[in-house]
Amino acid sequence: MTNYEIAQALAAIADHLEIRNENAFKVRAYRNGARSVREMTRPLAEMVGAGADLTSLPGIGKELAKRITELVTTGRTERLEGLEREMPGSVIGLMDLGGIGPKRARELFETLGVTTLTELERAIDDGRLVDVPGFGEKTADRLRRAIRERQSRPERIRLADADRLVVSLIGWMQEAPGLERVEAAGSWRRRVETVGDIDLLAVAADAEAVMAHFVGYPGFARIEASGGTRGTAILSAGPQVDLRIVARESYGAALHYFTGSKAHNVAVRQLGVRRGLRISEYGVFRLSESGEERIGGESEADVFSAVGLDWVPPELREDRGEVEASGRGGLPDLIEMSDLRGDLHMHSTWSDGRDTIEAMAGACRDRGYAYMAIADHSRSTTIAGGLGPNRLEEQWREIDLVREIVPAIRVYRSMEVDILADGSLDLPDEHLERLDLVIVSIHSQMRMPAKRMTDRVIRALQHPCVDILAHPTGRRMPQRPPFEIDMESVLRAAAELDVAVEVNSLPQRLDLNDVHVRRARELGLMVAIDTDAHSVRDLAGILYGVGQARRGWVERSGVLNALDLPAFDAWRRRKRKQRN
Ligand code: DGT
Ligand code: CA
Ligand code: CA
Ligand code: ZN
Repeated sequence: MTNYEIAQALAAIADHLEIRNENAFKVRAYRNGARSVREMTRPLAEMVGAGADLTSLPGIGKELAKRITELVTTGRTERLEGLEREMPGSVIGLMDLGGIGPKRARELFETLGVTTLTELERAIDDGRLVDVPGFGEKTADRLRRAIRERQSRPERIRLADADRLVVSLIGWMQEAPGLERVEAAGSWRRRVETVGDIDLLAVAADAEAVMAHFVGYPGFARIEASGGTRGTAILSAGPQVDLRIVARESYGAALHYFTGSKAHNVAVRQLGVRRGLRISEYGVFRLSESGEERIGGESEADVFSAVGLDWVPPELREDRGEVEASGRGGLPDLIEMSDLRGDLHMHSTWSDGRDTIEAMAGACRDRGYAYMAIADHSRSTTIAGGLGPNRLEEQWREIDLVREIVPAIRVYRSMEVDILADGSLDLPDEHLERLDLVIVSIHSQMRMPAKRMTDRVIRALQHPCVDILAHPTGRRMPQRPPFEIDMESVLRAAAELDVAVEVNSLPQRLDLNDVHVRRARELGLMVAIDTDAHSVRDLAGILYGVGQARRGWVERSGVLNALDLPAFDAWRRRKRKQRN
């Protein structure tokens, strides 16, 4: 059983306890446990197998340790099955509809036997819902609409898709009469890999006029609510958009609040409580006998400084230690776009790229890079037009030509060499040795038990020519989950063997993810923030890799392609002195 599945089970128990209105501490314990399992890099199954003490892990107490052990050894847990027997887990899904809390969801199940949105819709259509106390015709209509809308909307969208929507929305809002400022907050601002809904925040002299402009946005399919300072609308493209209009004096406090995450907000507020402060979306207030006094809130920095913290970059606001680090002046100096000196993973027309080597080189030069690596696929990735040794040598001749035509940038000969099923590499040693940079990755036989997959990758990393492990978990959002692989062991092996790991910037990959990058940094690994570009246009996607690296606390010194050209060349020669 994978950590992901264990986390799902623990979260399901939390949901069940919550809908039954059970002890809030217990609900939180399961929720925290699920979160902490999701953030672990070592497979719990293995730890259980080795007889490790799970209660030494963060967020795992005795009860959770017992559940996890049961899950790992039997594939199930009696606790969850018992809860499911009483009430199917799908009832929890009813709570996503606005206005249905735990109590009402339970009522719907107990009185009408409703367990899913479809069944609820049927109960509304049959007129059975209005017989339940507290559900009138009006509520029924509202629920019917909410169900249709929910069923037609994707759960979460990829960050890159959210970016396009946000850019267009902000552009529209900036035309609003009397608008002072507008910004997007929420998970979008924290650069979370997927976004549930879009949160906009605005300051305006005349809130009514700005709200009227908001609801006129051509991309909306429907307006859910638009009263006073709060608006909610559904985009034709899917997601919901929330707009909040706040007073200028509250802007910083509101931006902090709506940026989240919720867990981060809670941690900051608790610090406030200890100092006799109340922090809300409206401002920072000092509590005294005579009442409250506003002491700040116009800027985000006000909120942090009121509780003795340095301003925390949004990407770190996940309650993963940033509050403590900020309190002792120990926040990382995060990598920035402008720190990058090159891009080390891109394809050309020699395999499945759309643009020529010359075009890619010109575009990288125009981005201000000092170096770049052309890394087309190796032979066994046939669907992507992978190259064998002879074709690779032909490609090198073209690279030599491009070096003359585009002299302002150093073009390296690289290749994205397949890791075959047994961990050997899809290119003869003689050719591997003649590459400037060797990237390895998996493109076939992706279903393997974790142990075999882990051994396969580690064996590949042991090859003395290997420089970078690309997209190590193979996931593609939303459809393809990560491989079953022990990332903790892989990252440790990479550290020991002096191999860098990639943060692949393709919006569907983002692999390593934020949690794995954080672990890589702790282990002292170099990360390569690569685009894996298949066209000139894709080169701009480096932004997404930078975002995830920042979420993983990575600083410039930990980024391979932030090294200047001489330092990068020295790194390339670290294992094999003969490389030119
Ligand atoms: P999403 O939309 O699921 O990708 O994630 P967020 O983080 O954008 O969440 P959302 O849109 O529900 O709320 C935006 C922010 O508002 C959230 O990050 C923190 C804040 N917030 C929302 N609900 C609560 C709450 O109950 N307590 C606290 N302290 N903050 C909240
Ligand atoms: Ca949101
Ligand atoms: Ca929201
Ligand atoms: Zn690849």
